[in-house]
Amino acid sequence: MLFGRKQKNPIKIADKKVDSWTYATCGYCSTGCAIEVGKNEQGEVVGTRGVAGADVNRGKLCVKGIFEHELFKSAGRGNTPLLRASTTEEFQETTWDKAIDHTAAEIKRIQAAYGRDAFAVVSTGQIFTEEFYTLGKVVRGLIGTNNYDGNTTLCMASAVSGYKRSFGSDGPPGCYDDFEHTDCLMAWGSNLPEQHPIIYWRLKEAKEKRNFPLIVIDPRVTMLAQLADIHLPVNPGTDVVLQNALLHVIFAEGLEDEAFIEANTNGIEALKEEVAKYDPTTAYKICGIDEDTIRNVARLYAKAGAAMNIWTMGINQSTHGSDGVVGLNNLSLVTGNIGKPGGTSLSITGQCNAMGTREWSSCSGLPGYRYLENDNDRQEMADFWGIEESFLPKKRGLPQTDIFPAIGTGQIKGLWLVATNPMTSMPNTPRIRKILDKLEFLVVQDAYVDMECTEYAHAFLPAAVWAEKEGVMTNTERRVNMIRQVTEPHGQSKSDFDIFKEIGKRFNSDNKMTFADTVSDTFDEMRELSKGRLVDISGMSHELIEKSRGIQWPYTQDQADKGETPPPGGKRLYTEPGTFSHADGKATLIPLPFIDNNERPDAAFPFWLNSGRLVEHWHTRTRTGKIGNNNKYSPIPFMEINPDAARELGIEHQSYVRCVSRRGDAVVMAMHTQRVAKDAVFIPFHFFDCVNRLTLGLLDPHSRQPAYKQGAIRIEKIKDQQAAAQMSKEMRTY
Ligand SMILES: Nc1nc2c(c(=O)[nH]1)N[C@H]1C(S)=C(S)[C@@H](COP(=O)(O)OP(=O)(O)OC[C@H]3O[C@@H](n4cnc5c(=O)[nH]c(N)nc54)[C@H](O)[C@@H]3O)O[C@H]1N2
Ligand SMILES: Nc1nc2c(c(=O)[nH]1)N[C@H]1C(S)=C(S)[C@@H](COP(=O)(O)OP(=O)(O)OC[C@H]3O[C@@H](n4cnc5c(=O)[nH]c(N)nc54)[C@H](O)[C@@H]3O)O[C@H]1N2
Ligand code: SF4
Ligand SMILES: [Mo]
Repeated sequence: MLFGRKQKNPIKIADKKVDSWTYATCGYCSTGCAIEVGKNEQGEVVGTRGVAGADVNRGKLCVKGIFEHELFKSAGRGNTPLLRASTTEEFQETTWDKAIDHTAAEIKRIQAAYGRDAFAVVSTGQIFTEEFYTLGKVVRGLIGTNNYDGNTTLCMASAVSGYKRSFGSDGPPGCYDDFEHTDCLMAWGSNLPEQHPIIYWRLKEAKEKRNFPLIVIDPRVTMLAQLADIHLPVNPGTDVVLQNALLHVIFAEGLEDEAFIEANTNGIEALKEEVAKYDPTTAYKICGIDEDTIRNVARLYAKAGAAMNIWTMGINQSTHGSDGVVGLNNLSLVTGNIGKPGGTSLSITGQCNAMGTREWSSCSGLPGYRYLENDNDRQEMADFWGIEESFLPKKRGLPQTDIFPAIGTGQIKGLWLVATNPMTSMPNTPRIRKILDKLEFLVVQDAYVDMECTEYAHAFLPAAVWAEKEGVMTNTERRVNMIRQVTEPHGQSKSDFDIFKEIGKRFNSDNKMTFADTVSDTFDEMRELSKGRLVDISGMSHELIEKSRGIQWPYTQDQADKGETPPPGGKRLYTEPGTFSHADGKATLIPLPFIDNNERPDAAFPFWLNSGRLVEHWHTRTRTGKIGNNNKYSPIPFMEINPDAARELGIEHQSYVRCVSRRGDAVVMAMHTQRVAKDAVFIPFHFFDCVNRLTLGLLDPHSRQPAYKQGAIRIEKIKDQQAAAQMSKEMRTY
């Protein structure tokens, strides 16, 4: 095939000679693109393509999905299980049996010496749903520790908490199809073109057809902000004030939907009383958005036929994360925008299976959105699993962000990390380093042996990655989609499903619990458990999911019996009045007083520190750092700084600087850009020993999610640029 300058230096795309395609779903972000992986006649994996008939992506993929097949052969994969007695010794290769026996023995030793909860488990949003469910069975039903959580506390906890407070249950009520119906869209702290490129493409297509106003709320001029009709550069951490001010105008001008409020909500009077204090003039002084703009946006939003709010980490990762979510739910409820096409409050989730862990992992509760705190739920699960009800705790244990401090204080002595890399992703990593060092036993179960936590581990269990195994995942719009196995696990690595079951066996001596042999049979067990729940998947099967290119829950057995194609999965939740998950079927309007509790810039640390992501990289780069076409766009740590601020400090474009916070320091390359305000910088969090050496990560009181995006730093020039460049190079562990 010839492209571009046909006569001169034509670019040739080699025919990859694909012989067969296998169906999968992208394993990076929560958009949930359907992918096919191609193999040649020799059975070698040679390419990836988007699936044209899949509703989510309609043939498209972003720069991560396109090169995803290169993962299987990427550098740094774990080959064999490893063990060592202490972290001062070298790892020794060992057999699976020995590694699992030793891991189980250490868990038992720690539990016997210090109590059941002295061993903690921290998992992820990036393994398959059947794997989550199996891990939950092992941890809740057999090992029996209550200090079990996932990295979703760094990510989605505020959304979960906000949904529960407002609607009585977790579960995003909207879908991508809402873009086709909305008359006004507000996007809060969400940079779709980089973080969810294909959701963005769906939004852009819809906007081009019907040109509804797009309002972006973000302190940074993100790519999405550049494409917005109105950009509100809110002061960091003050979204709740802006939300209250919008509600103030809506009530003052009688723009609320009285009939909807009456039929569907409790708490209107208390909400009105609180937002009365947030007139736009007062609010402006806190949130930085001028009063006329507040009024105009409130009118635009409330007068639209259907209006929607979407948000991501700019809201969740804040000391007001849960309140920020409730604030968006308040806005949606007061204007009658829940459960109707184009009218919704949609959390854009993050990891490929952030939803699967919420639904099925038993991290913060029990499977199928059941609660540890609910006697019936505990009894039902104990009976189903064949264990004593009294073995289950009556309330949730520590979330991830409290598990680490509890290791620091000596309350927790052992830790099992599954597919998460806190040495790079947790706030204040100098503290995490000391904490990991204190563990009597750390087992790391990861696809990559070179991830940073391995340095502190006593055991390493190599896991198969993505389509080296099979299972389902749930995306942002509650769509369950299938990953078929494309190739054998790398080296001796095993699927997380198999590893969990092996560990389970060591705790299941009297065979009180049974585990299905296959992933597909495990899915059937979950279907059974989902019957009659909000998250009903009883009508689904692996085959039907693959055939339909994903099905949105709820999808019941009754619906399946009718045999409609494509299966009419649950597009939206709460479409009927009075069907919210609180006992009386109503949603709760909750007043949100604003307490200013962030670390703020001052004379010693004059810049706001903001952090987030880049389109080409995935989190801590264990994957994208090794894929040339992803890594070469952003190979080194850098910082966005406003040119005026840089000039005042005498910092040249592309020179190295030292950033210092009250926690630690980091060396980055300074990039001049108007994308950030004069008193703020932005540093991507993908690099080891970089921005999270600086972050404070104050916790939200409801969700315990860290405020990664608000903190204070100062910037120092570096005299010896060559030494800094060398240091920066060395920091590229991959
Ligand atoms: N390429 C790529 N895509 C990804 C990921 C990845 O690592 N790489 N990770 C996935 C995951 S797990 C997640 S959670 C999502 C995250 O997706 P996003 O949340 O869209 O990404 P971030 O860059 O973390 O943050 C979004 C924006 O929040 C803004 N922000 C900071 N402070 C505030 C504030 O006080 N108020 C408001 N309104 N906004 C603020 C930042 O300026 C930033 O532009 O991305 C997913 N997609
Ligand atoms: N400063 C700052 N910090 C942040 C954020 C921010 O915006 N700013 N965002 C936070 C958010 S939203 C998130 S979600 C977290 C993410 O933080 P982490 O979860 O710590 O980051 P990942 O790099 O995704 O780690 C996933 C690990 O799983 C491994 N892995 C991949 N696939 C598999 C598999 O199939 N099985 C097993 N066993 N292992 C596998 C990878 O090699 C990798 O080591 O970071 C948080 N940290
Ligand atoms: S948008 Fe997300 S799901 Fe789709 S290809 Fe890119 S990373 Fe994968
Ligand atoms: Mo996330």
